[in-house]
Amino acid sequence: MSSEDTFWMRRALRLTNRVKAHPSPAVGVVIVHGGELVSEGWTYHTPKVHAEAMALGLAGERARGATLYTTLEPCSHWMRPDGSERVPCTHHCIQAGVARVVAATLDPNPQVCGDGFAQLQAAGIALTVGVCEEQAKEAHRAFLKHQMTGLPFVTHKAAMTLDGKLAASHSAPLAITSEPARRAVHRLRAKSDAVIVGVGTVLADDPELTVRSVRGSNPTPVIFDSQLRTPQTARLNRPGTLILTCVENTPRWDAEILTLPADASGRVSVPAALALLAERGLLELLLESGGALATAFWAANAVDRALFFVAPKLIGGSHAPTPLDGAGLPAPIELDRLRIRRYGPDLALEGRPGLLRQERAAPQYRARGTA
Ligand code: AOF
Ligand code: ZN
Repeated sequence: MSSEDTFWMRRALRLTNRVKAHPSPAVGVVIVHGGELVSEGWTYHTPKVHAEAMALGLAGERARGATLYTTLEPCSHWMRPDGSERVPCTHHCIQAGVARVVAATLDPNPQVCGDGFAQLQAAGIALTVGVCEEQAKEAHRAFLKHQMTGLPFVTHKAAMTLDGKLAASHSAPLAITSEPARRAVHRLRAKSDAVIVGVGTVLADDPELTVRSVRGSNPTPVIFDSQLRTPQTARLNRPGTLILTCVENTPRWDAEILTLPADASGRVSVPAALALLAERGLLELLLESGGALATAFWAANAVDRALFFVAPKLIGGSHAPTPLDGAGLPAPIELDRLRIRRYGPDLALEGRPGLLRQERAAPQYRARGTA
């Protein structure tokens, strides 16, 4: 693996931030010839264009003999699951006369999964796999988790005081974290397909859950509301919001109301909700709820990442809400892959539970005779 390969792959990885493409992965591609950048491409949402196709289209004849860097194995299938026809990126690479493909990681989609690499090699294209692989797995984490498990990737975000409180039990809502930390949360929202809260948060704060003070599109707001207590006047009762409830025969609202099965405690089943959100192509989820719903998510083994902002403030009070209050977890969950960042006076602590199922189950590609 050369430092030149790493340099260009990092550039391709930066293009994965351009759009929200789920349920497709937001792939980044750069085409390089003689050490010079020829063109760039990224997965385009509407109309759907794959990153390789965009970059090759822009390169034209200059792609002949060039190296194509891609953050994900090029697709190789001629038919979609619904039977409609498509032209795979492997075909575009071969037709364009690309000399070498450098891919960061395998596409576990069973329709691709090593076949893309095999097609390129069969056509005499030199292949290198695994450049910046960890970064690519992070960039495509939600797509990869969905391919492996059928489920979305969930980040539980909380903002708390040094003594672990989300708010005071006795006073009006209080801003816990500083402006830099709040901007970080807005950047996170801009990257997420959906933001999840419980009806308790809607009743207490009447939030908007929009992206402010940074560029980016709003995520889909999702309210867990077993008994449909969200007021019609709530700011979130707007087209585009999803309210998940256990109540049947619901009235017409501006928000979309979806009835789901209840769990043993009579609340919206977390696994059923996640399956529904994944079906809608909402794969990168930000859980911004209070402690009771967050506990239900952790207890259902549904959280992939904890991201807790800690402000140097103290509130105290045994009734002040905490990130995981309610009944508590059946057993302690240990987090690893820890990261610590500073946002103004605040700290952000990130950790992930155990080894992700997606990583344990990940198919491995062993390239034959890679260049
Ligand atoms: C690539 N480049 O930019 C993307 C890829 O529904 P379709 O036809 O767009 O196919 C989606 C599948 O293609 C998706 O599940 C994933 O395996 C792959 N995505 N592949 O070569 C891209 N977005
Ligand atoms: Zn493709």
